[in-house]
Amino acid sequence: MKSFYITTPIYYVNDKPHIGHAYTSLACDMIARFKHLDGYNVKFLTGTDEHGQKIEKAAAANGVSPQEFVDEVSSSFRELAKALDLTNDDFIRTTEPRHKQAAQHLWNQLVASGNIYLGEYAGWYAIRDEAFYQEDELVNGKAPTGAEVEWVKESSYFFKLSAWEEPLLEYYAKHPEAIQPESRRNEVLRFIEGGLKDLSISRTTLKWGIPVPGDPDHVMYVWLDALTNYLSALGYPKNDYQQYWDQAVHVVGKDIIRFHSVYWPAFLMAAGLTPPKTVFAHGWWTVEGEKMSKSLGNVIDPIEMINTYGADAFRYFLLRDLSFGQDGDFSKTSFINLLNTDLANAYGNLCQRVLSFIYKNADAIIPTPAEFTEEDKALLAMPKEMLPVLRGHIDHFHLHRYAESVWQIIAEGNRYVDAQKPWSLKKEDPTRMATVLYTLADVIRQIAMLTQPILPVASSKILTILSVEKSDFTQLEVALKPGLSVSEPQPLFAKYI
Ligand code: ME8
Repeated sequence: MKSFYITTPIYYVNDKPHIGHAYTSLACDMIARFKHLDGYNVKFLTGTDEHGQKIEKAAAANGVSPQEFVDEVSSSFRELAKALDLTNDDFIRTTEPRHKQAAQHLWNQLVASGNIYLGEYAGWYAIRDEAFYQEDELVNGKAPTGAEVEWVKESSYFFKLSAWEEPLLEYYAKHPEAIQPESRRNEVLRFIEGGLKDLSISRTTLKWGIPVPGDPDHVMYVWLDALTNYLSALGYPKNDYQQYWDQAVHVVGKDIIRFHSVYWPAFLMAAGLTPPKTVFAHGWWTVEGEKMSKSLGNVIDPIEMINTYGADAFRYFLLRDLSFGQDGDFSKTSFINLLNTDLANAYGNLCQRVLSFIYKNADAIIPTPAEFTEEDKALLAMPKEMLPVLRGHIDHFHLHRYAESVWQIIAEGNRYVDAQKPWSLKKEDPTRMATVLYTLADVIRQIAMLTQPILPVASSKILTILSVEKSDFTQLEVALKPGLSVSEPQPLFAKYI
């Protein structure tokens, strides 16, 4: 079985999760679910980034210890994963011993390979970004991201990032798939070509971090600590992490591409490890045309959305509306429109009209088909023929096109119902009616399998109504069994006004 490893960023626990976090996690979940459907041995990791000055500060502002604070906020990210119906098989926290061990081991490898030296850092630091900035990078006295900066002067260990400029460029020349999409790749290449300076990788002015091995006055720079999570969850350095590591895909927002495509691969190469296979950076959500912010009070709470509309509807909108990789806007009107047209009208309608017809007019049993006509065969073949197209969408990170393609089958199914008119066949030709209903039920079964990566709840309901065994939920080839019962269908998707 082929292995596949996909990761979300580990989220900062300075505040509760919002739609942006939900988005990255959902994109990863969609890919993980499809890969599982497609026969891969999948590992899907998410988790929380719990050290650093930002968290230490947030804990102090809340009047609790950092540990109490991170325990509390981390659990809200775990709850979000559940509410979103994520299939992550691990949830890593950087405060766990398994992670500390891995991060310290990586540090030791960097020391052993001569990539770390002790020096003094004097420069700007932005707590919000947990990032160092050069004087010439500042814009009107702030970080280029708009974050406030403070002057830092302290003893610090440095990583010889400058030595990895050429190896990184060589690596990226040989592995064009390593940074996607193309625009991000160009951005990273320009940054590396502009020259890399050695990176400060330890702090002495805060305590909330992983101690530097052999020098407890220092804690590791939070990004070196955080990035290692992708290896610690695989059991690095002990377990057989290589099988997954070779297939690693990191999905991140465009805000953190530099950490993932410059620092992380340099740390890895310096420690004798291979860079991740692919880092994909997606775009940014705004809300009703505005940047999301607490002060504007327009932050979308994913839990509230799920409680109101259900996980499927929320998943569908995020994964279908926005071209994956581009920036997008969350607007209530387009959200509702999409739910009505694609879910209630197209998909819901196809299932409802066919399944209730079988339930009411065919003794609630999957009919036994007679001979299939060319039209029947064409419709039945559509999902299988679509599979390579869907695989291509996933492998190229065209996640938004996935639903577009599956909905072509749904549209064809609805056209077929209109053309075949099973309601007229009931009296005129019951044998033909049985074949038409079987064809429809089997195509709905296949569609439901293909919609699992986006709409896990509804897909599972449909498959259960059709008496498909759970173990066959991934088996496109295992045709529907005539004679099994069809349970009473309930409307799958609400319609909103
Ligand atoms: O950066 N639109 O954590 P973080 C789309 N701990 N995606 C968004 C978004 C928006 N408006 N807002 C946030 C960190 N995101 C580090 C990561 S990884 C080793 C360490 C998503 O809590 C997007 O994926 O600030 C972005 O990269 C991530 O949340 C930042 O999460």
